[in-house]
Amino acid sequence: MKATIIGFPQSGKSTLFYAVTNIKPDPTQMPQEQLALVGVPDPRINRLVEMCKPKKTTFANVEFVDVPGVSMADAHGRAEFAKFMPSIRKSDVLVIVVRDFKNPSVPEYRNRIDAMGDLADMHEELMFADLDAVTKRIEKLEKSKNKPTKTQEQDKKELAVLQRCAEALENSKPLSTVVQSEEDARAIASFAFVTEKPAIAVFNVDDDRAAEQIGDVPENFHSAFPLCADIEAQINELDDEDKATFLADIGVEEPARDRLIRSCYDAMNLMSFLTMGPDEVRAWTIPKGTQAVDAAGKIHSDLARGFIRAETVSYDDLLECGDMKGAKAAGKVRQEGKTYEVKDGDILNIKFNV
Ligand SMILES: Nc1nc2c(ncn2[C@@H]2O[C@H](COP(=O)(O)OP(=O)(O)O)[C@@H](O)[C@H]2O)c(=O)[nH]1
Ligand SMILES: [Mg+2]
Repeated sequence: MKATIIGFPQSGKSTLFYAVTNIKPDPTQMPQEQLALVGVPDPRINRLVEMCKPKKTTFANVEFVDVPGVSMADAHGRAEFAKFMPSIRKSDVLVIVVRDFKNPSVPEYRNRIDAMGDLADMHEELMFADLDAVTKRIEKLEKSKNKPTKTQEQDKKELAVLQRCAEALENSKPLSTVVQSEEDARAIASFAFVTEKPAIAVFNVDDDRAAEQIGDVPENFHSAFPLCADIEAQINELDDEDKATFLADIGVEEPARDRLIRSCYDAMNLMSFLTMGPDEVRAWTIPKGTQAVDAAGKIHSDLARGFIRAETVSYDDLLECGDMKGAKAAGKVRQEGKTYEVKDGDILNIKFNV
């Protein structure tokens, strides 16, 4: 999964990127984007590792990208932002950071602190970007629609969906509201429109407000939460215990990294299943509702092709029984077929034959 952090200049994106990835954005690389892979914290994996002491442990991971904040105040700023669009289009989820902290030494972008206003403006920029792409493509299709070509039928379908896209965007609605069927989704998939992607709003607040709740999730966002990027970055060097104590002081229960990753999983409707053995304990990311045979395919295509059954035990049952032997003795290990809907935390052992 790729999560891209965007927002206006000086909102705290790079500070958050450092807090989450432990990688300091390299100023000599500016104004390039920076990326880093982050392991998805999963206490279940740690527990399974204790249980079976594997040679190797593999966490699921998320790729975070820090996009330099570019000013939208003028045409030059927009052009700069457009340069990063291809990369933003490749992400699965967008994390939009807005400034909600007072800090006299950090200049205020557009001379104001207005987090809600900035969120709305940033979202509008994303809608502009999509509308631009939609309009260009419509113009092209309009020109060619009456010429008999091999793709004429397909083009007509695409044009119809794009016209609905244009209408939605002109009415300030994100494209996630347009896609109503698999066919719609397929017709516009290659554009990777940004307003089709789920967006998470991060309010970068002062430490005395880090424990606040966001009342209503802002329009067009999947979820929203406050954090103090500055503090989260400062405690990066501490060990987990000290970190927790420090965060507790400002009323925060969970580090920004964990909260952000969890929100990304939620926004994408993802979950994890686990595999364990003497060689490796590993977490795998799949969409909720995935069937056993597709989960097997995630591990290796041979496992899907030659799928016989999935030996399945839930993490909770396994823990209760102490180990796999105990779980088997207690009848907690089920034999599931291809269409079994895998649950979060299921431990699977795929039996296959190719
Ligand atoms: N007081 C305060 N300052 C912050 C916070 N987050 C970032 N800053 C400061 O704001 C400035 C801009 O942050 P940066 O992460 O570079 O913003 P970016 O332009 O969005 O990448 C830096 O001087 C940070 O130290 C915060 O939560 N509180
Ligand atoms: Mg930055």
